[in-house]
Amino acid sequence: MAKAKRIVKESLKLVDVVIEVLDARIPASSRNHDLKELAGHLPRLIVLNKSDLADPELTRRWLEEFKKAGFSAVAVDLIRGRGVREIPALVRQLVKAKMARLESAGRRPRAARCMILGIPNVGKSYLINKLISRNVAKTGYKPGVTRGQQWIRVADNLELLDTPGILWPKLEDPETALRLAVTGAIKEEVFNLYDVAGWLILLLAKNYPEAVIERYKLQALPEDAGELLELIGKSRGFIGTGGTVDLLKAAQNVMKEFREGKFGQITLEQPKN
Ligand SMILES: Nc1nc2c(ncn2[C@@H]2O[C@H](COP(=O)(O)OP(=O)(O)OP(=O)(O)O)[C@@H](O)[C@H]2O)c(=O)[nH]1
Ligand SMILES: [Mg+2]
Repeated sequence: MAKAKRIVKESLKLVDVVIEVLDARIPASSRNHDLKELAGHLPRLIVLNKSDLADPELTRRWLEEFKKAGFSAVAVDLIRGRGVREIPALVRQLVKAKMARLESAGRRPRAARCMILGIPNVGKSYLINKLISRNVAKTGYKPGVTRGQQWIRVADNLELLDTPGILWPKLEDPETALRLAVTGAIKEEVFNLYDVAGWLILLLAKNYPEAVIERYKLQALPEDAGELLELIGKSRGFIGTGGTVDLLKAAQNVMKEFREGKFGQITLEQPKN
């Protein structure tokens, strides 16, 4: 972990802009507050990814909140490529003053250099690929090597470090850890699937009761996670040996269907304002 942080710190010395990728379903929990210390001096573009899975109204409010805090911010859906085209222009805007300063000091104009950062599974590799493939026809895949780093020209006047930086999520409180688990940022092996799915299904039953009833064809919504998972398992026909309901299968199903957006576009945390 310390090593990853050191690599990020070294790479940041080479860039003009930080692109911080967040999960639009958990814009607060998917942040890493070390970034303030590591890159507080650099202009930052916040990319709210997986916006196809998030509540559009809450995404709009989160974007406002980030802009109020002084960041540039955009929502994207990297599967469909939505929002990606705005990124080069937003980055150029962020470096405008710096480039003008360099030029007036007699330096040659150069491309803005960016680094993509984010927690595991948030879409960093997808973003790099989308940025490259959008422009590959126009500019060609032109890797360049500068001080041991690989740069990819992704648009006119825009270069990207070819490897993104991983930031470790902060498991500050149990709720944050649960949100990171249900959205896929924490590996399955390190949490108790049954507990996490139980938390999720109760949250969904409370806030989106119709979606849960409809999805699993339920007659009732018990307030106990175990009972609810049992009804879900029964409804889906997850019956184990001896005729008992396979609760683990029910838990897996709830997690899978949430991650696929089957309960609708759901954001798990609200902005303050
Ligand atoms: N629904 C949806 N899924 C997405 C989107 N972007 C990425 N994904 C999915 O998220 C998963 C992770 O994407 P990656 O680009 O591999 O994430 P990463 O940040 O590079 O992950 P690590 O390399 O593990 O740190 C993939 O399974 C993608 O299918 C999106 O906009 N919407
Ligand atoms: Mg990756």
